[in-house]
Amino acid sequence: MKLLHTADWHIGRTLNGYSLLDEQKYAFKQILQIAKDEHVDGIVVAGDIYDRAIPSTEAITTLNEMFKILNIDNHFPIYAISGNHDGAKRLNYGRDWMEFNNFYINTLLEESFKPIETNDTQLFLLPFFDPMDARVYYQKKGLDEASVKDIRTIGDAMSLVLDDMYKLFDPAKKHVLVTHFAVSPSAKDIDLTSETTSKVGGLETLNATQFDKFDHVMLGHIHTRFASPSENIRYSGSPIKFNVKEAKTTTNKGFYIVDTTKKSERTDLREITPGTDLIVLNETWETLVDPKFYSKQPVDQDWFAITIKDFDRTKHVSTNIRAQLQDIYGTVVELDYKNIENKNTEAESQDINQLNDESVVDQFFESITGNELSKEQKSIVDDIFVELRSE
Ligand SMILES: [Mn+2]
Repeated sequence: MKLLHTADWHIGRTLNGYSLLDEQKYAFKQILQIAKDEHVDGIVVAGDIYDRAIPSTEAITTLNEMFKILNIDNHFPIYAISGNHDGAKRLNYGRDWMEFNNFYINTLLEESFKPIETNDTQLFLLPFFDPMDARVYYQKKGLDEASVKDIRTIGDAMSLVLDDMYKLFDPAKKHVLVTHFAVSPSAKDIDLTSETTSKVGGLETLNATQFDKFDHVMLGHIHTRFASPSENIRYSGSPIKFNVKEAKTTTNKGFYIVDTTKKSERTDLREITPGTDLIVLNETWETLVDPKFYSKQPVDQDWFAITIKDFDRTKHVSTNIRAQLQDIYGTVVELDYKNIENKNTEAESQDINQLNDESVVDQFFESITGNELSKEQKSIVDDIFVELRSE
């Protein structure tokens, strides 16, 4: 079967208070179009469908419309799971009757041991869960107490879960797992030259070797496809850029079109073009306000994250920096300064542990609003910390 693999929609997410809904809708239109063009047999959404456990009504309306267009208007089956951002018990509302329209959504571990059977493929939908969920599940199932206590890490839990899944395998079919975890590459696949893989690790991380028996593992959780542990165990990444760090890379976001009867390939990727892009500028004040410079920028069209480099604040005490930049560029979602006196220091940012609590709030406020806290605001912050410390 041919599946469209996407994940981490995070519907309702904001960027420094700016709603990303329009951008999410724009990406959705491209997902829909390609699903139609490619005549896929289903849409996989591998968790973090919403951005939060209790989404806004706007987010709910938007997602409802998207799923309606896919599943009712265009008859695409949907195969979805909850991620760590979703409220598992809320998201599974309507699950039992949605299934009648080929809309499958698993949000609880106990729902994951009934694969969806198609002509050539068994699809296992395993939502995000934690070791405690696994303990509860296996205790109920009658596993002995000592073995239940042995479930300490997510790796322990996953071994049990996967063993139970492997028992359900129909050898005549391909096996696809949809899940939502941090998975690191197995030793043989580690590319020592890649920065991404070396950063993935730790207690919460699973190892790719655990999933060896699956033909394809469609992952959510990490927002970039470049963190994929191997060719057949892949993150699709999120459909849009969620923060400035991501915007610094020029590569587009995307999703995969996978024929489950074949091996995964690089050519499975379909790119998503941003509607309103996020442009990162790192320039001096003089350059930023120079018409020769900004006339070449997509002002009033895209969003901007601006760092003013070599900035001498003493020369601009009476200027409302943010207002002036917004006049020129339109939407400035993030504003930062690099002071001229720090020019030669290596560290780009200060070590937060070196700052006291008040300064952290102070600098955060400044980086977001472009203004310093007023005397009155400062005294409110001070009071709060005094109160907190006395508790
Ligand atoms: Mn996510």
